[in-house]
Amino acid sequence: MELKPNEKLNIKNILEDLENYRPKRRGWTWRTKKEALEAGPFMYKDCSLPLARRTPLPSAKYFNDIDPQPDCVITTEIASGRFEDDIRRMRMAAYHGADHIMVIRTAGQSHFDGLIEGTPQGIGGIPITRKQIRAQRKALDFIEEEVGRPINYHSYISGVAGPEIAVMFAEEGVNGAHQDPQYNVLYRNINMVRSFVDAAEAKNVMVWADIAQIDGAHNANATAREAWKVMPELMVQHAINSTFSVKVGMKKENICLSTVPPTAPPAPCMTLDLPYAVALRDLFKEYKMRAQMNTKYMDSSTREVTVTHTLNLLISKLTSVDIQSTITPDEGRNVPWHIYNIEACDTAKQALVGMDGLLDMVQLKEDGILRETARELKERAILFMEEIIETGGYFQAVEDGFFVDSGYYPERNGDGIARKVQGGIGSSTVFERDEDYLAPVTAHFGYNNVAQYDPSAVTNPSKLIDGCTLEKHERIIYIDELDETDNVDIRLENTKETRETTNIKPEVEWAGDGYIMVNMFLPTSRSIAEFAALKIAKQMGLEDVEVIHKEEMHPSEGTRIELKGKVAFTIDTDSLVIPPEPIVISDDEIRLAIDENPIKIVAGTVGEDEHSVGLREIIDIKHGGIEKYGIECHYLGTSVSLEKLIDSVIELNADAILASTIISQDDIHYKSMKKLHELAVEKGIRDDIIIICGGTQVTPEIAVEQGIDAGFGRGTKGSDVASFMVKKLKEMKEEKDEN
Ligand code: Z97
Repeated sequence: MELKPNEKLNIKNILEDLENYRPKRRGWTWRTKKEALEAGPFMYKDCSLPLARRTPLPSAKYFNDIDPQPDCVITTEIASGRFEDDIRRMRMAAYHGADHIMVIRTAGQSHFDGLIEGTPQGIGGIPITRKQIRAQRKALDFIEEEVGRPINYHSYISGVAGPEIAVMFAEEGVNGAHQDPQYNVLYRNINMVRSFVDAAEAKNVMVWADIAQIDGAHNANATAREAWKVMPELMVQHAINSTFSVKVGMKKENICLSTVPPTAPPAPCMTLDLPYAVALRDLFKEYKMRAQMNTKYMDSSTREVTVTHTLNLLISKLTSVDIQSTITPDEGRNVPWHIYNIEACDTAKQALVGMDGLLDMVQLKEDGILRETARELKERAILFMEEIIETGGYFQAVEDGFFVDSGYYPERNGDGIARKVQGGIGSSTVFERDEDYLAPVTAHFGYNNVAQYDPSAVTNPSKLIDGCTLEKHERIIYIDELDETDNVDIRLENTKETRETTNIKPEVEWAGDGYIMVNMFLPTSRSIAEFAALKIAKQMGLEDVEVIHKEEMHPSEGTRIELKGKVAFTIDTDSLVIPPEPIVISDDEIRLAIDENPIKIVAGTVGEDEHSVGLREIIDIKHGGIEKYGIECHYLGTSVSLEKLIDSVIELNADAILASTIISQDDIHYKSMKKLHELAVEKGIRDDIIIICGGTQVTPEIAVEQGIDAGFGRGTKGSDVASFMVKKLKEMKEEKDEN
């Protein structure tokens, strides 16, 4: 199956024969850096290989549609609860430059003590099941071929079933995963002994599958009462998980620290966050940095979030980043809009490409507050570590509530998350392996006792069972959906109209969900505005209306409201009357054509018309008029007679007349056009010149009926007129050559 840009991804093709699908490859992929990348008229220093298919930034149209890709991996998180719709969003994200797609798990999956099967619809995330994982990896295998760059697929290896999930990920070609036993302990109250034992096993499987690991330190940042005070602890958490992973056998380049700038404006975030970023990179040089944007101090304003994100990107640029993750305000307001995922990827791409080469020009100071604060942070972290050792180790420290305490270490407020060594989910479930315990599997942590069965199997234990599921994919037992009321086939059937016909509905996250967003300004206070907006939306016919953002512009003068609501109807795209797209010639093509065949025009407003602004805008270089292409313009002024226009075009041997008329009383504008055409015929020059008329009341079709070559109405730009002239003159020349 090959994806074609002008065809929608067919989910049914993905689901077909899924039970036999094998992932194309294993392991994490970094971007291929390209030190001196030439794109359009520019050279880039810090970019990677370009994409085969992509959607460039909106302003790329001014630069030959270039789409330089930063050198770091870019993440987006996609998990609406319906994996079949997320696949489409992943394809869009890939076009916009994402090559790391993270799938958030459905609420509470950490507490499941085994794998779940099928593809039930999730709440606040996706249920991680084999079918869901396989379908998405399969779709990404096609999408990565379409865009021409490997895409890393990622989810979480945590919870009571961590090792089972790790095995499934290894079997299914998952490329990245969050794995950190401290996450289980602190945030999911899973027993700490169990969590660390499970983590050893899970990490070992990750090593076999070459899965990159992201730790869980960012959660302390998001949970802490005052996130900037938790910085020393964050470094301690990174150290514990990284060292543990190395000891299990993970290679350092697969260990990614989940870093987050702890604050956001109006906090003086650079002063706080930059030294922290520097300290982290000093202490953890050998590892990879995964920079997430700040998610704690995030409200529902997309504008505000984007500024915070951009400041975070500046820190990434000034220090270093291997994976740049993007978050959207939807995390906070629980509306996973397709468009915001894509926009966040664009924010990262835009900012990083915009800052390309920055470090060749600026340098972080080697002395002063930056280095002093970084040093202080490192000292606090090391003291924290020493205290853990003095206390009797990590487990004791957790019991004593060392972690996520709101004090700035060594200060301690006694409000940390304390867990009992014997407590939590899965406590007392760790047993020493029996003497005859046998684990004839390829990736396993610790004692597996194969030697007594076959000494030659020590380096290849699965030999004892003729290969395990890691290398023999066909041995995997694939379980399809068991739930007859909630499964992907039923969901596809229920949404068939918007997937398979020409009927469409707006959507936010799921095909046919009907959601739209409405933005409005209401000239009243915040408290009234919210309810006024709800009423307005209902009167507009929207259902399930909810205000998702409100922002005071002034206490009494006004409030900005963003709301979402559903439309109940579909529209048939076949019923639309769509005018043919105007032929647009690029600026460079116009210039080239004019260089080869120079164009000269005469122009004026005709009759009694003194309105010259529109015509001047079409001519003058200031706002992109036709002068900028090198067209020689002879502006004759206002209220010019039709005869004078004709005489001038002959006298100057010009190619075209540009006549402008605003006055439309008694159709005088169309009458003038007709007359201009007739005069040109009378003088015998009609076939040699172009006649173009413009004005706010001009309808192009009616203008042409008067005998002239083109009419231009409201909203016309110089490039439209220039494109037309280039095209028309070419046609005229071809006609002449033929005769
Ligand atoms: C990010 N926005 O990009 P459960 N393990 C670790 C985690 O950090 C998480 C889970 C497991 C964030 C992602 C928060 N992280 C969201 C180390 C979640 C999730 O199924 O929710 O229990 O596990 O990093």
